[in-house]
Amino acid sequence: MENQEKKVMLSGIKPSGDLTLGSYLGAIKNWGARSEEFDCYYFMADMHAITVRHDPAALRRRTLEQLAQYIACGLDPEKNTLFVQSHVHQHAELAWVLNCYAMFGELSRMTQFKDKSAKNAENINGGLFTYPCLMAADILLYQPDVVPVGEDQKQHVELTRNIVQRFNGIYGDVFKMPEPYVAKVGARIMNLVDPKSKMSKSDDTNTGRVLLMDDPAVIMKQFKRAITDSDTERCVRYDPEEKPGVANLMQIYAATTGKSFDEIEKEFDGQGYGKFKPAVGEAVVEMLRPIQEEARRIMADKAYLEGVYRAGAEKAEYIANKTLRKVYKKVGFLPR
Ligand code: AQP
Repeated sequence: MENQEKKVMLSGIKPSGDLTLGSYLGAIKNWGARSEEFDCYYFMADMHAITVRHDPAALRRRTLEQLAQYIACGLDPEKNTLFVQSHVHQHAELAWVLNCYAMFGELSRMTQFKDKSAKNAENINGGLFTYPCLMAADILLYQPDVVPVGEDQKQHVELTRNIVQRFNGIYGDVFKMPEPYVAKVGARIMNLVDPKSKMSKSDDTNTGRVLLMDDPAVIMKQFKRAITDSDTERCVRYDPEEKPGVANLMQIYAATTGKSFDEIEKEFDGQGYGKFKPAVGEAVVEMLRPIQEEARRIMADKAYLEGVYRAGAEKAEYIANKTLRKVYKKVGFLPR
């Protein structure tokens, strides 16, 4: 009863690599503590992870690890619905219908399609092109009010909104119009040695990335190596255009400590980068320490994790099925 009055929120991450500090600060951290206000659905987007060539065993391992890490980051399975995307077959089914309501032109303009097809020129498959329809299905099945996303994912919610407008325009009020929610701090965490590129899970060069489960010594090393800038000023000042490396470190420090950019500038006034970089590293180490311990503890209990994802799929499926039945009826599929 209580859940019916709450607004719905939904998000997911694809297990295409180990979770990074970017996944945490840009996504998971903002999901936590919303369950009082929202009925929350969070999933491991394993179906999205096969649009590029991948290792099946690694995908299986990461899907389970990601679930353990979601829980360790504070997503209580008693208060949030946590599930594996491929366990809820309605995602694939609705995606097919939505494919028929997304235009070739709009799919061609998706930044992720352009980036990933440039990187995988030998494997520009249909899934890589139509994944935004699967993403629209992921969202619309649960009729969410809010979809928390990183800055780079806003385009997907925009496309979903176009599909809703088109579909509802033909069939009436079937889907609720979803709103993207982008947190102000941590919305786009950049690579530490290439601050013009996003810190990505699937970047296998492993330079400039911090993983959620990295050892403290590795994290410190990554921060000490972080690119700052080559100007002579050498001061900690928030200027994303002129000093993207410093701005990125300030974003990370702000998201980690809750301090404002003004406070950070004052804290490191006159100290140069020698003090600033390890301070950011230490703050990240301390933030991640309890999460890492908890994730290791949970990961050791496979039976518990299985229980969580089974219960999550059951609950998700119930809601997803309601939407799919409505859609099938609207488009004229004969009921079985
Ligand atoms: N570096 C980041 N900064 C802020 N937010 C981020 N997100 C991912 N990386 C950062 C946010 O995490 C959510 C899930 O994203 P995803 O894993 O499904 O897709 P992605 O954005 O394509 O992530 P990656 O790490 O770049 O994966 P690969 O390398 O496989 O493409 C989203 O809300 C995203 O914004």
